[in-house]
Amino acid sequence: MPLDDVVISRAIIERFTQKLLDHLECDVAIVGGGPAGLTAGYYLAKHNHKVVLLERKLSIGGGMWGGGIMFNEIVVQEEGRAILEELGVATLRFRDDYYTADAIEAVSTICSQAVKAGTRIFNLIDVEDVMLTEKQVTGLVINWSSVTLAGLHVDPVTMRARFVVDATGHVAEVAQIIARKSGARLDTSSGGVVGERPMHAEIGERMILENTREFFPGVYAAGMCANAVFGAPRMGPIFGGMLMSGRRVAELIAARL
Ligand code: 48H
Repeated sequence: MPLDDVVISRAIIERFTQKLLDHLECDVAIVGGGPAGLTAGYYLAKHNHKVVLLERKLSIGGGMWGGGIMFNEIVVQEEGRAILEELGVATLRFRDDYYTADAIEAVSTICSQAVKAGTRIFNLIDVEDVMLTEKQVTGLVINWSSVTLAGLHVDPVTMRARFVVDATGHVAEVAQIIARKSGARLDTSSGGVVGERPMHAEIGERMILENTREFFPGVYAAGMCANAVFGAPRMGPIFGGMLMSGRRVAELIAARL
């Protein structure tokens, strides 16, 4: 049968529309498709929760593709290695408790596992606001990132979620939005986003698990965002903490679902 160009278009439009409609209400909406968000998605979806992940860029993977200074190798410690192995990413012992993995294999495999477990990923979507009642965040306000980039005046749409994960990395965007727009106090020492501290891998990696928690009713911080929200050191190109934080936030939310 000859290929019909319009049938191809129809297939894409119908399927995508259905996928989006099916996910306008979900258990957990994760903002940010870096290692923390993807790992959180994997563990939540694996436990049969309805999970949506929103990423503003075309590609998924956040800051993991470039390893350190664009040398596309990542470093993990033993706990991080265990997660990579579970996901099917090969690791190589460097020395002592230091392991490496190919950054491209890590991103593509974690993404694939998250999707296969059931996380529905929408790329090119910008989370520009939250839905807020007097008690808690109840969902997200989304738009095409191309609209934001072009500075077009196009209104967004909304997505309802029982819980939101801010996995937006250094910028802690969801937390910044809540603090800026609602005037409400976050559950941090300053009541706002404290900001990340200078590099200290040992403390940064340790504190990230402590900081992976709810900072506003219905909203959890994970990954680099957790240290940015609560004011803990950055840790450079060691990624174990991102993976562990993703798993931790999944456990915390799953316990409440
Ligand atoms: C939609 C958004 C929005 C938005 C941002 O930066 P990431 O890789 O975040 P993590 O926490 O998974 O990993 C952090 C790691 O990559 C890193 O930077 C480390 C370890 N740094 C240490 C150091 O010392 O420098 O991914 C966040 C993702 C990105 O892809 C953004 O595009 C996306 O979130 N994002 N997506 N709507 N409003 N804001």
